[in-house]
Amino acid sequence: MNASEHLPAQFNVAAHFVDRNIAEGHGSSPAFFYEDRALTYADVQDLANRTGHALLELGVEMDNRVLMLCLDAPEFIGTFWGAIKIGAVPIPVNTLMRGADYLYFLDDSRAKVAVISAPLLAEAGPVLGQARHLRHVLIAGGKPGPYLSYEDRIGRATGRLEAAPTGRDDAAFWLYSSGSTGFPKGAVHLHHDMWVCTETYAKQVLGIRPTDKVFSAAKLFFAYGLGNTGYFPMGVGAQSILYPHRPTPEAVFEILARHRPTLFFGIPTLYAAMLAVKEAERRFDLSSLRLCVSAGEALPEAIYTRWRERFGVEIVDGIGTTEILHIFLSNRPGAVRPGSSGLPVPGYEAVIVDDEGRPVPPGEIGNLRVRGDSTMAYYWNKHDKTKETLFGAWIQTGDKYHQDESGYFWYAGRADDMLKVGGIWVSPVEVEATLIKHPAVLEAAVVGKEDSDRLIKPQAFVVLKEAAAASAALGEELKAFVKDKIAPYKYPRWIEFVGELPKTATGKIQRFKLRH
Ligand code: 3UK
Repeated sequence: MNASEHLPAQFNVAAHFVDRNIAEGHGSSPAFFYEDRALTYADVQDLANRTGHALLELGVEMDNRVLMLCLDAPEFIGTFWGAIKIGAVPIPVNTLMRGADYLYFLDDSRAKVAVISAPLLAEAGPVLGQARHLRHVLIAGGKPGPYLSYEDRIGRATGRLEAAPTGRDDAAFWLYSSGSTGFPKGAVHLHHDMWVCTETYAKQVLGIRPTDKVFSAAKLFFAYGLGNTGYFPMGVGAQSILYPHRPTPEAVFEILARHRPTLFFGIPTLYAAMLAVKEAERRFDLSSLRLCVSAGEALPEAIYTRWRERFGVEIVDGIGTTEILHIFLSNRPGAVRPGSSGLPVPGYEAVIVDDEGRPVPPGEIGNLRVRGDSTMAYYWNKHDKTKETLFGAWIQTGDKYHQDESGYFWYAGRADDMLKVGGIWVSPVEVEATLIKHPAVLEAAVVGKEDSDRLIKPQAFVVLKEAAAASAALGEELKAFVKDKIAPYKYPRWIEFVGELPKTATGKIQRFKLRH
């Protein structure tokens, strides 16, 4: 699927996903369900247009970035499409992070305006005054404090707005992606990218259609959730559910039973936790589901099998990345090979290469490289990282894979030390650096360890300073210490006290020796 062959040179993706639905007569059909009310496609257009005007009035120009620290709520939908419609560049960021992370995103992106959901102000508020380029902050869904009220500003704006004459290859939005060392990288996505993912994966693998209703436990700020909830349904005039709270297993079961979606998107950790809910198949009616999807980390075969046995519906595992925007290797409904990542999605090619970039024979493990037209243009201001990642039209994902005789792709771990925990990146280096800040800790090494569901969680090996004594209580104290200092989902689930850490001659920690 090559954008330049299908899309006009002048193309604004907000007009495509928002305005087209109204032009085609779907204005009065529901697009989103949020806290017991429905937003029709006409409501979404009105919200986006008003937000676009509100941003223009605050001085946002074409190509300017707008940072979004938003829950899955109407302000996310309005700001994302409104900013794109005026030719600006929204940057949704992870709402589970810390003030220091937000300051980095603001300074790195040089966003002039930030839109923040009120409940997230407690974490972000203290750093906003330090952001070097930030001029205005809009607070949505609660008290604005010293900032501007999103609802006030859009209430005063008009609901009519022409889409800015952007090109199909202009920057449309960024998504930050974490690396094992250094700061997160802003992956710059273009106006045609969401269109490509919709025409390929959403239509040709999921077969998404206007009668579908979607629920994604993965939030809109993830590339995965952005497609699932945000633009796939809008691509075909379907419906989706906006859920701003934590997707606990019980809450998700209740949503599935009450809203009766046809498509459910989860991650392996959530499927495992839902399978641990006793009697769930009797308590909750999941008969509306025609398909479940898993991504973010590999889905163990046992979870696939148990889920199908208990709920009578398949989980289709596929791999996506922030850089490629959505899923590019996937199983096919009705033809799942459990434990594998499936086959290339139509429109994508995948090869497995050695460290010199030469294809490896079938069965041999190598580096995954992918070609497809939804891949980011580059990493913002990360010239060297861009060159390490992009190879012409190809992108190296950092994953090790092998392909079997029938062409199926099998995940074989990461090429770096990064961990996927509950579908979210955790850098061992960041957790180690945090542990070392504790007065009792001399050194630390963090690796991934499989839990009882065969899903990876962080484990820390800790060398204590001479004066400190190892104890279970100190282990618990270190876990709490990490949870308090950095995003809580990164804390080590196990702590093992050791006398020394394996190191290279030059003193680098050999994490691979600690994995088991
Ligand atoms: C890993 C998987 C095995 C893999 C994502 C769906 O996860 C997404 O994007 P991220 O940038 O992470 C990408 C990395 O996560 N991974 C994801 N899915 C699988 N490994 N099997 C899988 N099914 O290491 C990959 O490089 O957070 C998922 C859609 C869009 C996405 N961005």
